[in-house]
Amino acid sequence: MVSQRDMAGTARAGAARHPLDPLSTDEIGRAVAIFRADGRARPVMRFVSVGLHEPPKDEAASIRPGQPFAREAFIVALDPREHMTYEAVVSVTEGSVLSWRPVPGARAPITPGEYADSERLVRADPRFRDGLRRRGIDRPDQVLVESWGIGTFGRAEDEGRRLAWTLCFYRASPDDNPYAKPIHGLHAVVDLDDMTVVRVEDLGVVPLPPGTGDYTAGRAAPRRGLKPIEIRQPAGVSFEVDGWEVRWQNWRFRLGFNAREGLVLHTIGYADNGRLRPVIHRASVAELLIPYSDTRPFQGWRNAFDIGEYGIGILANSLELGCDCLGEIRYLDVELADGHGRPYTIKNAICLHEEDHGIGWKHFDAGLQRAEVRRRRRLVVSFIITAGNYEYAFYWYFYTDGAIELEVRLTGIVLTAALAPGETSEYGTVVAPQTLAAYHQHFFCVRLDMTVDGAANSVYEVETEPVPAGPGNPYGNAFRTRRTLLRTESQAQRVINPLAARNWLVVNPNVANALGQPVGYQLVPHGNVLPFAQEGASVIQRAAFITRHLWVTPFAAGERFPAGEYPNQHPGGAGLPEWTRADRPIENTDIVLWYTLGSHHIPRPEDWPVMPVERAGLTLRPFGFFGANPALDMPPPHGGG
Ligand SMILES: [Cu+2]
Repeated sequence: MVSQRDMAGTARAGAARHPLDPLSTDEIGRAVAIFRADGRARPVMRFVSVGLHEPPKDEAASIRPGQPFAREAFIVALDPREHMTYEAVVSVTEGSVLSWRPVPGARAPITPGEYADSERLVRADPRFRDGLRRRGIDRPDQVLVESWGIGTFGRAEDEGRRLAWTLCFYRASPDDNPYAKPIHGLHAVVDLDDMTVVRVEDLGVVPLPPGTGDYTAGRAAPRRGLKPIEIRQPAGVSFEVDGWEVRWQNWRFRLGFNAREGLVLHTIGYADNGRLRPVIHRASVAELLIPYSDTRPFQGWRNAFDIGEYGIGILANSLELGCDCLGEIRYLDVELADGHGRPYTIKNAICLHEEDHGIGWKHFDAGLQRAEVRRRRRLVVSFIITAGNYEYAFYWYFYTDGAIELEVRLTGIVLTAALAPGETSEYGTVVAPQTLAAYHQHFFCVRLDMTVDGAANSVYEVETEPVPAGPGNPYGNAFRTRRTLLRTESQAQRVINPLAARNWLVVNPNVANALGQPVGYQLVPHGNVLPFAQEGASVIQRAAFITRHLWVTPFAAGERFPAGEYPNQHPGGAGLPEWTRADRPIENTDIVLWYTLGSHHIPRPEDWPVMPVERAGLTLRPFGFFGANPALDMPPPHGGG
């Protein structure tokens, strides 16, 4: 129930029109002010994130237009003097702090402010400058210092501290690509709380590679012969954006955005003959991990948890029309908070547009000499991040035939290390003289809170198997599918098997289609890999989720991130391995699918100096959700629509 106080507060809240709307600039500002006014807050505190405290599922679903609702912020802050992370829930509508919790042992993610501060600090450190001088570098201001999560490789004396370690690169002239000149063997360890350089380690000099890695315009005359392609939608776009709600064809969903996951899709549903049928309650990429293969000191530490150690929302680009997105585009700005709790805007962070996707279906009737063809179209919701050297572009596609896809495009610059002249490595590709691009992998954990025609869902593993030849299979040609119900969490820790055409079918066993079959959506893996790191390796301990492609858990509000809430410097075991130890039932209940998408990267010389886009993804498509092809009613290409 909503109290009178809430109603008054809602009037003040103004901007938010739905409980799932991200916090506005105004709401972030007020949440921080309420937090600061609390007696437990101290001026020295730094803000890690200020975002929407998402309302309980049923509340978000039951809200009616015009009805007042509460607005809450979830704040993660840290007190660097007492080395403590705090979580608070603040009611923006009531003007009060609802909960306040220290999280002992948690190491908050590295904030952008700390990232910048540690670069300044390391550049100014005399020990670091001595190291640069030993390498003939006398311009510390042209040294790029990147702070990486230190993992669990630190020394005993590092215990209890919130640390980062650094990799550094050199811009020989201010416009140069720094990744062309990795500075070998010079690493600083920074205490992020105290903002001190704990130590500088010099593991020996390797000369800077000679190349420049220039990829900018003007490097060479652009190729010729490309005539313009224009995407025109003379009658406008076919989608509507109302606040954070999107309506396109039969699809209805809401957009969200936060510092950690970036884009979030809420309440994805399909309007089917006037009935809105839910499919996914919430979808996001909940962790992104990049383990590298390099055995050398420090280089072997390179395991970036881009979501848990930094957050990909804060890394979002401001997109540009005609460059990042082509055609009739609608952009949305997003609001985040900096380390001082001050709101700021990333303009054009989310991009929406439609794309023609080739033919959707076709048949030529030879007898009638007539073809029926329909086009396929998709709505694209995307955002792009820059994480140091790399770019990740995330695309969610909604199709006219009921399918949903996630595609990640990986580009940017491969992470480099310097080699001595003539040196090679078993663990990477030489992409330029004296320049090694280490082998590595990218694992994206996609969290899908499924709600296929309602909350109660079950998951089947579906495989195809040959039938032994015999009286029942006299011609030896038979093959059949086998559906295995995954009843508990331990049964639902699975890897792909393309040779058995393995996929996973999420059904609602309580709802049947016109043919009497349970309605369902099928998760179809695309190419995928497993990690190659050893089971005892730190990265596997900390990111056990990457050892399985699929995990299924019963929904629990606090279970949001597959490597736990605070993966930074965490020794491991948190998240999926911890929760699933209870082996909870997952049949005919509210379930969450965790699908991990691996992109295996053995760099090519062609990945230098900037990498052509590589793709990874997954498909969710209706399997019995409809009684027939849902795109039958697409208008003929020449018939108007
Ligand atoms: Cu890569």
